[in-house]
Amino acid sequence: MSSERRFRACPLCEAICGLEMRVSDGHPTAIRGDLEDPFSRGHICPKGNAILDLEADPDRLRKPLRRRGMQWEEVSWEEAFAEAGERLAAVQRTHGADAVGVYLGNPVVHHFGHFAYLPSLLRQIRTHNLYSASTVDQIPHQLVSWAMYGHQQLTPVPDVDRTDWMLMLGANPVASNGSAMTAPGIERRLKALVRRGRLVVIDPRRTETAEIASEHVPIRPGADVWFLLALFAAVRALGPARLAAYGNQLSGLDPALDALAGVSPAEGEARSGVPAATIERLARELYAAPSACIYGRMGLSTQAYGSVCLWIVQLLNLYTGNLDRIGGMLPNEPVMPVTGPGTAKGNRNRWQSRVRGLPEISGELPVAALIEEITTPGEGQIRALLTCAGNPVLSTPSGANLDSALAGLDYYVAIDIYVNETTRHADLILPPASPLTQYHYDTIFNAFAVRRVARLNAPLRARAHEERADWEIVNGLGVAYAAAAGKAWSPLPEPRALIAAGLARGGSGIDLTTLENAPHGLDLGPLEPSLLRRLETASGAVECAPELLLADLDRLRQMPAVPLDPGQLSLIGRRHVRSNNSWMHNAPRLVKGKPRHQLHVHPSDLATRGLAEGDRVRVRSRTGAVEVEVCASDALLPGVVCLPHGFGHGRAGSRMARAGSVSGASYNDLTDPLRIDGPSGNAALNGTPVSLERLSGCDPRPYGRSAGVSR
Ligand SMILES: Nc1nc2c(c(=O)[nH]1)N[C@H]1C(S)=C(S)[C@@H](COP(=O)(O)OP(=O)(O)OC[C@H]3O[C@@H](n4cnc5c(=O)[nH]c(N)nc54)[C@H](O)[C@@H]3O)O[C@H]1N2
Ligand SMILES: Nc1nc2c(c(=O)[nH]1)N[C@H]1C(S)=C(S)[C@@H](COP(=O)(O)OP(=O)(O)OC[C@H]3O[C@@H](n4cnc5c(=O)[nH]c(N)nc54)[C@H](O)[C@@H]3O)O[C@H]1N2
Ligand code: SF4
Ligand SMILES: [Mo]
Repeated sequence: MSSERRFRACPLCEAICGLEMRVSDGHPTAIRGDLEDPFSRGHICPKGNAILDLEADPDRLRKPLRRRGMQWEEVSWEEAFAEAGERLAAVQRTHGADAVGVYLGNPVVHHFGHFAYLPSLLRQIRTHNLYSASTVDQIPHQLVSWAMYGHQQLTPVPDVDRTDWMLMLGANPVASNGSAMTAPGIERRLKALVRRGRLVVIDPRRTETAEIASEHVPIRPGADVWFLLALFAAVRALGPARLAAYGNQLSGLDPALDALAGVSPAEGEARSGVPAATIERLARELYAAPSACIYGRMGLSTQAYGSVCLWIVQLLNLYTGNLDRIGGMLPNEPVMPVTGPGTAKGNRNRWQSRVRGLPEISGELPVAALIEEITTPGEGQIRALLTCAGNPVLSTPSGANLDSALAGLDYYVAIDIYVNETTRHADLILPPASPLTQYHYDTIFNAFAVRRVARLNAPLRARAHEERADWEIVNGLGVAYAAAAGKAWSPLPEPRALIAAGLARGGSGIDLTTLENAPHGLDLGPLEPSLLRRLETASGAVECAPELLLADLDRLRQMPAVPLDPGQLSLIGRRHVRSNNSWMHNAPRLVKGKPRHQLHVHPSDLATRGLAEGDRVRVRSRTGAVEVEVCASDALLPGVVCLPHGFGHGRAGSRMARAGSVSGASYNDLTDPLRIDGPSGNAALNGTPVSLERLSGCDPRPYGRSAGVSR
């Protein structure tokens, strides 16, 4: 059998590394980093190799599955589409449009056949009950970009390869491979920064990134807002804002400066645990740096004042003259535009969630409201659900309660490749063919890349006759739903045509032919300032003092400093280079080796509770409890405990054999739907208050006995 080399970007995370695949008959037999990719230059992580496991996984679904009681049966695609279309339309006929809920998961953005096709389907389903993984992740970033720059995707990224000084809050890119900063081989880039200048990491845990940084500054979970306010005030005390580059394109700067003023380094220390002297020194370093980036990510957006934190981050970059500047923070201007004419600028509060009145953000409601929208009777209650590439039972607040709520739906259709903790509740599962059989273009990640890059990913082989591509499934469902609902709708053309149209819209002159002639991808050079020219605010200026952020800052100021309850601990998450949210624990390459699910606890917190390494404990929060082993870690600030998310497999009825035998409990059985960021409704996953109790001689697999699916 002949074997050839083929090149393609990895579809598994934001880093979009170029992969070199050895391919026989269209099937990859070996994978390594593509040394000729000008952007990733040979970088690969263990997940990239695990694509071989995904391709060969016997549990991966290839044909539609329909529930028959507790069993599943294979059905034809035609039958599956017709049933799903009719059932969704029927629920809406009886109970109204909002009775169909939709949840979109993270992989949607990694597959052009989902990302570019779902909006058209959603426009015809027309439900206000749209949810996604964005509201357990980055929606505060989108909200702040929309409020300040006029477009949710006009987001500055760190010029990581050229900056002299970087302050990183709530991100661990050495494990996560970068996020809202597409920078393959980030460890190499950060080490170069440390040699050239300074990297300071603000994190409750001494992470893999903190280990290679110039300095690690521990902080109390959820207290970044106080640290940032104190830092801002200390920077202001050093001298005036450097605003020459922004001309008359600033609006509301004085009100913003007034609002942020008045937090002393001593108050910053009292609230955040960062010493006042450190805050003052960091302010001096930042103000003196020839160029600097302040970058906050997942650990910053998933806290109660996440939006305010990200707003202060933008203003710090602005005040020090580092916004839209080489070596500072600048937005990418990708060849396939995600801003400008014909794109969704963003929105807020056009409607509210039915039960709690949480605001809509960019067409979505916060997923922290999903459980109550399914379980609270009344007009507009969710009775049927469509999920696509999501596992909210493990990924969203109070997952155990969502698990029970899903069992009560009238109808649930999932577009997914596995029967997992969430999709085990489905009536019908529509599994897309491997992404390697499809054209793909990384629309979003090119827009967050730290250089201007572009790449067309061509299929390695045709899909099998009995399989359907992701875009064919969205189209198939759309046609069937439109027929059943009596709506006029035409399916979108195949991906290559849509990619060509997207490129043409950008007007860069780069088209499919250019990209087809560059199998390793194109590097079009470093970032250039473009933010001021591209502002989409009504005023044409940077809006420094958006009303909703000012209001939330007021709310913060009125919050009394509550003394910490000595029995209480603050829970944070951690990612490991061999994890991918909740869904890759079926890959043998990723789950081998030492277990990685344990609760990390500071030795002093173990000692005060009479606990020892390896003991099993019950971790309890306001909303739930899990059982897990503890592991001592002096990388944590005392009072902080750390658990990875995405575990808690092996529930009755899921069909992922290897994942089912992986130990570990779900972090999100502890998270609280009431802990949210005010302006965006984003879940505050980090900083969840918990307590520990010791257990003895208990079942190590709490989900083995789970009641499971009730229909
Ligand atoms: N406690 C805590 N919770 C978190 C986080 C955290 O750090 N801590 N992180 C949050 C973040 S950043 C995110 S993005 C979310 C993720 O939340 P989700 O997107 O809900 O969860 P994933 O684990 O990414 O699940 C992806 C799903 O897509 C399916 N899938 C994989 N490939 C394909 C495909 O090609 N097509 C289709 N249709 N399906 C596919 C998988 O089987 C799985 O069901 O979790 C969030 N939840
Ligand atoms: N290996 C691996 N890579 C991934 C993923 C994965 O699951 N596994 N998921 C992908 C996805 S969907 C995303 S969104 C990205 C996320 O990528 P990152 O944004 O880098 O997210 P994390 O690695 O979770 O790092 C968040 C950090 O915030 C810290 N933190 C927690 N609470 C606080 C706090 O209150 N203040 C501060 N300052 N820090 C805090 C945590 O200790 C942690 O080190 O990673 C992507 N890449
Ligand atoms: S870092 Fe790993 S998972 Fe992410 S794109 Fe690169 S190879 Fe894929
Ligand atoms: Mo994410």
